[in-house]
Amino acid sequence: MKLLLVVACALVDADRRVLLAERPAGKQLAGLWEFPGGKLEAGERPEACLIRELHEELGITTWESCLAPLTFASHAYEDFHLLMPLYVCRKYDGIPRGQEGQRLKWVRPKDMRDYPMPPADLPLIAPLIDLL
Ligand code: 9L3
Ligand code: MG
Repeated sequence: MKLLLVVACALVDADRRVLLAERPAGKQLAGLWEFPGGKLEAGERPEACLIRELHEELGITTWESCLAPLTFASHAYEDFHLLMPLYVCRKYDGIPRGQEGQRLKWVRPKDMRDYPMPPADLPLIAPLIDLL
């Protein structure tokens, strides 16, 4: 089975809320709320991938020293297996804005069950509740 490597981020604010981004229309899993992130490019380190994705998707800048790995998601879809580390980030420059027009929401981890999320993201909620 094909392996897909994706890196995701829990951006945390001063009120211990975490940013969820709505997947844009036209993309796979459109309309679901996810931890922002995206696919690793060939040979890319996960931290570099996340810094790039957060800039592309949200217009913010962060640094490797501000990214702390928390856990991994591992989920078998129909045609590929997704392996996705989740990093926690509490420090960045700029105000997150959906660069592709996607809606954003700051959500307490215990309230995330109210948002439809991709199946791979669901097991990441419990470690965030424990952390925050
Ligand atoms: N994915 C799932 N949860 C996430 C992210 C960032 C991505 N939190 C899945 C959706 C797609 C694949 O990973 O199937 C690639 O993501 P993208 O490049 O379409 O964002
Ligand atoms: Mg993405």
